[in-house]
Amino acid sequence: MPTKKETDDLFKSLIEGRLPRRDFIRAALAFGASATALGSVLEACSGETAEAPKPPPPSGPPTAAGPAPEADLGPMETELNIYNWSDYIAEDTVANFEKETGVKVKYDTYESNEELLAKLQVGGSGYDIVVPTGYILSVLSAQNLLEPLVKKYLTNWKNVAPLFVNPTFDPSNTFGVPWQWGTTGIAYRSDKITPPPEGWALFLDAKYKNKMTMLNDERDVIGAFLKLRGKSLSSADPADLEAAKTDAIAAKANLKAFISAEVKGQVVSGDVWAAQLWNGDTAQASKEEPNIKYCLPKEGAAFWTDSLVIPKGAPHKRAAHAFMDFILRPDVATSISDFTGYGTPNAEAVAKLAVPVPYPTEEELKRLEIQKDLGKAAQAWDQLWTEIGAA
Ligand code: N2P
Repeated sequence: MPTKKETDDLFKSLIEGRLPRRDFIRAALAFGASATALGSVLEACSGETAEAPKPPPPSGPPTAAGPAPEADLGPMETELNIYNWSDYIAEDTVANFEKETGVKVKYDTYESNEELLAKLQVGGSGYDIVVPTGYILSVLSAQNLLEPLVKKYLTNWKNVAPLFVNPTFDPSNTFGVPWQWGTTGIAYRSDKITPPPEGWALFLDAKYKNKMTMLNDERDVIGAFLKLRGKSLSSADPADLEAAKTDAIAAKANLKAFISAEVKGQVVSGDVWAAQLWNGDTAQASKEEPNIKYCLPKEGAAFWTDSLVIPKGAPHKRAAHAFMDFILRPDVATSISDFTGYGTPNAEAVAKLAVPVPYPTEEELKRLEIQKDLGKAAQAWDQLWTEIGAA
């Protein structure tokens, strides 16, 4: 096994862009690093060429780079408005927080990053906490749509695993408290789909016409067909995108719908036999129907981290920090991941999970890619998604 210093040095090389990801994996495996260690390293990394982050102090939150990091947020407000993905928190988390603090929480849910982005871009959403994926956090911070965290209120920050500190999509954790990590693959009924699916070509197979769905999410759908052809999940190349569109339109003829987390009930009932879905939501469904399995496509898939952030102008910033500090507690973080089926970035919670969320195996790890902010290509992707929808 490598020493901690050797692993840390390799990790640094990766995030500083001195070592391409493929070489990093090769080197780390040659070192004898376990898949677990590698998984932890890679999930914390949202890019390959980012600037080197400053290591955090051994205890306490890292120094914020944002404006007025030690601002006083005044007394605790009596309300808190949270907007999160559906099925992405334990059933008692909010009630326990309300009981302990006396803060009344309004909790709404959404199904995609695009839905969240649209709401925040219009402004005046009234939300105090939202939960973007890494690449969307970058978009929101670039558009000045987020409030910097005031770290002095995050007394439990020390529980964040070091590998989730200073991700490239949020240097210095200026805006985000890491929430959950996971992958995007295929939930399928092992009693209906034989042989088991191996990859994204499943959705092009007319044998399962009208028994399949894909996520209602342009990054995930177009990304899947980019991977099918060996391209990056964040490609901006017009030829790559055109080919992905052709595949997506061909797949659409076999699909019952583009639908996200709500598909779980249909996979459980057997109305749907295969659904593009995230690992944790698949784990939730398989608790109800053990024939539901998860396939991490052989051509590659997305690996992501979602974070709690505070939208610009949020009315209850002090209560938002209190909630963030609450979920940073090991017991609370454990109960959240036990419910969602996703991985926890909380170092103290990992060992406490009732059903551990395994890090990807060494072989799987080579196929995972972290989605990047599309920058100027975002418009071309939006256009493509509209065309797929209209086809
Ligand atoms: C919602 C989980 C969604 C995570 N149930 C996608 N990043």
